Amino acid sequence: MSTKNKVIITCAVTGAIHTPSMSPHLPVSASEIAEAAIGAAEAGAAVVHLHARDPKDGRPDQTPEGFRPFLQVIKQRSDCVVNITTGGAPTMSIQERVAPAATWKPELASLNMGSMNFGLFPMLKRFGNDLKHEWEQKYLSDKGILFHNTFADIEHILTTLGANGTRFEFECYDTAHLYNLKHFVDEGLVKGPLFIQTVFGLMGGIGAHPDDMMHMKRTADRLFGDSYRWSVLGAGRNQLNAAAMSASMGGHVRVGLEDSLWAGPGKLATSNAQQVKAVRQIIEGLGLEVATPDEAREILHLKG
Ligand code: KMH
Ligand code: ZN
Repeated sequence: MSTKNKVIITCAVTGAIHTPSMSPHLPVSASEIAEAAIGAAEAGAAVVHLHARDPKDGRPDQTPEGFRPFLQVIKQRSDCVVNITTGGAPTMSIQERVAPAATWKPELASLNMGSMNFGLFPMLKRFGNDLKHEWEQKYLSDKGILFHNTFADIEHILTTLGANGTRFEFECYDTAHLYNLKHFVDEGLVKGPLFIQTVFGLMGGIGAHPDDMMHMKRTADRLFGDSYRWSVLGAGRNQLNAAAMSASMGGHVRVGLEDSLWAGPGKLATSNAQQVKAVRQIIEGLGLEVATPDEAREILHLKG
C-alpha cells in the first residue's frame, strides 16, 4: 500500500497536565478513558497516547494496574496503535514513569528528550476559582516543577522498552532536545524512522510561532534528513493552527484533551473525537488522507 500523503493523527486522550475541575469532559475513570480512545480511533486517530488517572479524584496514576482495564477494552474493540506515556506527570520518579510501558509492552511509548521547567501555574489564573480538589491547587501552584529527563533517564527508558520491541514517540520541546536525540542516534541506541513529536507552546519549552515551528523543522531536517517522521503538537489554543501547518508541510499531527481542552475560543471540547474530527477536516481539506492504524504501523516501522 502507498502511504504517501497519509497523515497520522495521534490523539492524547487525558494526560497529566489538565485536571478534572477544568473540564467535565476530561476522561478520568478507566471506562471514560477507554471510550474516549475508541471514539477518537473511530473518528480517525491511528494512534492513541494514554495516561491513567485515579478514579477517586482524577490525579495522575502511573501504576501498571491503573492502565490494565482500559488497555483491555481498547484492544478488544479497536486496532489502533497504543502509545503508553513514560512522561507520566513531571512530579513522578523515572522508575514510576517507565513501569506501565515496561509491563504492557506497547507498540509505542512516549520518550521525553530533555529536562525542562514545567510551568503549569499560568492555568491557575483561568481555573483557580474552579478547582475542587486540594491536590489540583497544590499541583498548579508549584513554580518549582522540573521535568526530569537526564541522559541517564532517557537511556534507561530506551534500553528497557527497546528490548520489548517498543518504539518511541520522541517528544521534543525545544531544539536542544533534537540534539539530544541525535546523540542517541550516533550512539546506535535508536534507529530510524524516528517518530519526532515536536511540542509547541508549553511554558518551559519553545513557543508556537510559525518561526518556532520552522526552526524546529529545519533543525530536524538537518540532523536527521529523511530518517525521521515529523509530527506536531500545539498546546492549548495553538492546537489546530499548528496541526494545519504541519499537515501542509508533510507532517503528522497530535490532538486530544491532554494537549488542549478547547474546541474554539472559550468553548470547551466535549470529547477527544471532536478534536480528531476537526483536524481530520483540515487534513482532508488540504487534499491529504488520514492514515489507518496499519498505515501508521508501516510508516513508523512498528512491531504490530
Ligand atoms: N503532555 C505533553 C505535552 C508524555 O506523556 O510523555 C507531553 C507528553 C508527555 O505527552
Ligand atoms: Zn502524555
